[in-house]
Amino acid sequence: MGKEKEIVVSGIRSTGILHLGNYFGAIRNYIRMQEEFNCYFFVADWHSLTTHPDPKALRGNVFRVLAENIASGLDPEKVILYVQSDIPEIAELYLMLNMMAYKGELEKVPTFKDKVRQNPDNVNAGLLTYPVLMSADILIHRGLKVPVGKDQEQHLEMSRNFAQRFNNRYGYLFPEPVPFNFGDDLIRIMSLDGNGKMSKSENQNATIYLNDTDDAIRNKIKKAKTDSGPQAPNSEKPDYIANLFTIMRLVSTPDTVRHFEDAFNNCSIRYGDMKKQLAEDMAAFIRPIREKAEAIEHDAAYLNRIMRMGAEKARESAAATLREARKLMGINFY
Ligand code: AQP
Repeated sequence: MGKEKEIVVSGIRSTGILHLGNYFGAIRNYIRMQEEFNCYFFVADWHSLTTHPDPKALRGNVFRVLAENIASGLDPEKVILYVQSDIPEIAELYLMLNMMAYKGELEKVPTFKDKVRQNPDNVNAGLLTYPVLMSADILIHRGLKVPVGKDQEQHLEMSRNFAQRFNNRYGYLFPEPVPFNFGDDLIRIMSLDGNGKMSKSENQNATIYLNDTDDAIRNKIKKAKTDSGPQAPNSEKPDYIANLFTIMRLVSTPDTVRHFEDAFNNCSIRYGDMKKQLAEDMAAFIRPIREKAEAIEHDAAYLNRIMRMGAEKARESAAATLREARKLMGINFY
């Protein structure tokens, strides 16, 4: 018998068009992991209700996330690709874990505080308990590795706490999940104006989306924040310049990156040239994903088939975990 494959779980909220941060923080690793691991990837439609409760937009957004994952190279025959709301077991585990999550620790989460600042009129309990639902998403499959961007690091620490509390109180059931980026630091792509991270719903003019046209990409990169250049050799890069280099490293050749690194270090860099090169490399990178995603997102019959297939497999795993959780908690009366 071969060694059992490790279980991987990760999700993306259906709140709009995916962007470079989603791609390099999450999807790129999904694709790299699909051969070696037992992967559960899902569209987090329940999570989207905390900030985007528009019923008319939901179906299109869910289809879009599925299509963009598949267009990026995810193979629904190799991974279990599903929609969160198709798995009611997640909601039951969420309820159980809520009994182990404390108001104080939830209120301290920086992403919660950010959302409160952005939407002071909609501070709902779903927003507060986002890390609990996220933990249920992972623990329902007894997931171990979680490919995510840096912004999710703290949520995962909470997932480990909830897993530990459950195990201590009721008996061992859950491994403690860890963030995963093939041994490298987790990725954070800042927005091009230097204000916060690239995001589906904030900073839209300074975020590069997987459906941006070549011209839109050129325009956005042209407007990216820079300055008059380094004043001394081998200076430290300001964060918005470091971000441009981070992005360049993801889509340009190593020679190109080295050329501009050298130019930065000897103070000869012209940011206009760097942006032009970056824009062309970025457009070439996004183009095939955009074109494929457009075709897939309108193929409702195909996407419905994928969703059904994924839901069936994900429910099997979820139901098995929930049976164990109920037994350990004493919820087995018949
Ligand atoms: N800027 C980013 N850099 C690196 N990784 C990122 N991720 C998101 N933004 C960046 C990663 O993408 C995955 C899916 O994120 P999500 O949609 O579930 O969560 P989110 O934080 O709500 O994403 P957005 O894009 O910022 O959406 P909105 O604007 O709707 O809130 C996660 O692995 C995340 O780390």
